[in-house]
Amino acid sequence: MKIHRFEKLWLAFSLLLIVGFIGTVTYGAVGEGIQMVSDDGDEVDPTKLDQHPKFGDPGVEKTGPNEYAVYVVASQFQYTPGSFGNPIRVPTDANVTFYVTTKDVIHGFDVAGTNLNTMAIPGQVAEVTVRFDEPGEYGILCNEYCGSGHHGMEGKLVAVPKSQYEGGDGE
Ligand SMILES: [Cu+2]
Repeated sequence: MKIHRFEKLWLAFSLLLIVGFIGTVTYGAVGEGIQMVSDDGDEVDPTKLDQHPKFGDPGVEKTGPNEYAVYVVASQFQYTPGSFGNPIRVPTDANVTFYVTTKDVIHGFDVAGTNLNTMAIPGQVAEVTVRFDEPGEYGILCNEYCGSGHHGMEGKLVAVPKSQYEGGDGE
């Protein structure tokens, strides 16, 4: 059977495209800095979060010279801290590790305009480390349908210039 030269060319090109697509999907799934919330992280009892040493009184704490930890509890339909005029305040140009969990159902923790986006799963602690290069206010929103108030579940994160943070009222 004779296959026309152009037919062969297009066949080769289509195969290359398919390999390329598989490549980009694979990179998007397991590439640099992209992780699933896994069960090898910390586990907590979602019904006893208020007795947990960190999640009992969640918030920002300094853990090193330029390192901060932020504990966040999501629940129907708020972030603590984050919602209701209680924004999460973090400094710019520091390593900020978020530990996010939930006391009821699955929620999302998506900081709009950044690549900070994780699921909050009951019983598990999602851990994400980020740096904020730009000071500013960022909205936090829930991107997992979590019940009747899901559409109103939001919060705020404020990245404060590093120089103002240390001397300011940052915790
Ligand atoms: Cu939600």
